[in-house]
Amino acid sequence: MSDAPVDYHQMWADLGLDLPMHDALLEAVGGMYGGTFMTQQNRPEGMGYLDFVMSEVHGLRIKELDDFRKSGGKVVGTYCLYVPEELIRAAGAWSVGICAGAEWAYDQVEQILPRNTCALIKSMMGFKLGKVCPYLEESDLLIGETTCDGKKKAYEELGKLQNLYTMELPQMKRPKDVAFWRSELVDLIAKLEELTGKKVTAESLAASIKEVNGKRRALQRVNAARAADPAPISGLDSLLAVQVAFYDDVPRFTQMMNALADELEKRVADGVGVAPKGAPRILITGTPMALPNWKLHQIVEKAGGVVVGEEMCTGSRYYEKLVKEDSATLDEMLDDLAAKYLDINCACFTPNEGRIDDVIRMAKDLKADGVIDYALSFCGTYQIESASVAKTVQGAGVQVLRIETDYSAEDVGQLSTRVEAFLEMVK
Ligand code: BJ8
Repeated sequence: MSDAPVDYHQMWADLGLDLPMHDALLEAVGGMYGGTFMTQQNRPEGMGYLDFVMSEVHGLRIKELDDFRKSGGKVVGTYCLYVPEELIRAAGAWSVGICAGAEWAYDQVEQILPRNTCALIKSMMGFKLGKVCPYLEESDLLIGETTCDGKKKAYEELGKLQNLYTMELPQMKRPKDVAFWRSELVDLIAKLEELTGKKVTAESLAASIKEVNGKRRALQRVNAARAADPAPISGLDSLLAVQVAFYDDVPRFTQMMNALADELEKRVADGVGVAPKGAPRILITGTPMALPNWKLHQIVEKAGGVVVGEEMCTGSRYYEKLVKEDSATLDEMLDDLAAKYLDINCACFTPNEGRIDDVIRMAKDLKADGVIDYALSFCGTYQIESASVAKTVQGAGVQVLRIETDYSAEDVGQLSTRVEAFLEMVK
């Protein structure tokens, strides 16, 4: 990787991006990144890798995808944790999680979707309509899923603009639902094989399961270090690691996260932290925080707290559970994948008590002083679940602050006041 500045405008133009708007987006995100991440004190040196990746988020990584496609490879874009990256890789394609974490082109979005749609779905449509996301334009296929109603219906609209395949996700976890989900994985394999012209074999799937497990294990190590007081890494930096995990090259990312984990384990042994020992420790649970949504973490850490864990899709739900590695046949591996993926605790499921159990377990393991339950406005599933999350977690002796917000900066002042009061209360 070279540090020499490269002009990628021709590549972006070839992808059909709206260049002036794309330049404006990059400038805004770059400014936000500098103000949010580079102003932190005493960051681990290993974060230099993620700083570099972010500086090249629409540059070098897109060039890698571009070169891969020019050599005959296929790129598959996804929006949800239930879409198994292992199958995409086993079919010879690369998987990229598409960002949906910033307000963009809402004027165009609201001509299609109701105003009272969650920010994540609006952002997903806005990046497409505004022609500013090179990951979308590099995707030969997008995979949607029937999770919440908003996403499910928005995929119908997105599918009018781009090649999109939707998986049907059951909403319960009975044995017959697992069997149905397994049949959806079989259908997905057929779709992927048609796209890439390559067969998913027991060998290719076993290799991709190991590879993706390796990435998840590296993230587990990074996050386990956060149980220490003082925390050796900020919540912002840990969140960024998971956000980048969705689109970076898998072997390289795994190697760099293991190096970061080595450093964090040394910091823990030496008592080195990013916040003073005894700083209020916060676990966040709720809706995912897609790139570049860093709003709540920034508020908490600016107020003197430290985020020590995320029970969310851009957090523990992504890396905690692994796929079994000892199966020999394709059939057995599909059983393993179906079981692992249906074990993710999203509020689209009923019941979804496993999520609350996870919050309580993580709060104890990470020695959290308080939990913030975070829901995007108009996200009915997480908002409805919020009351019982709060009641049960408080019943277990941990204070909870419930927050509903979106991607705008308008409520930052008000949220900061509430978070500051909460941090004072829990300490
Ligand atoms: S597995 S959380 S990534 S669906 S915030 S779009 S639920 S209205 S994002 Fe999700 Fe998969 Fe579940 Fe995770 Fe709908 Fe709510 Fe919006 Fe949401």
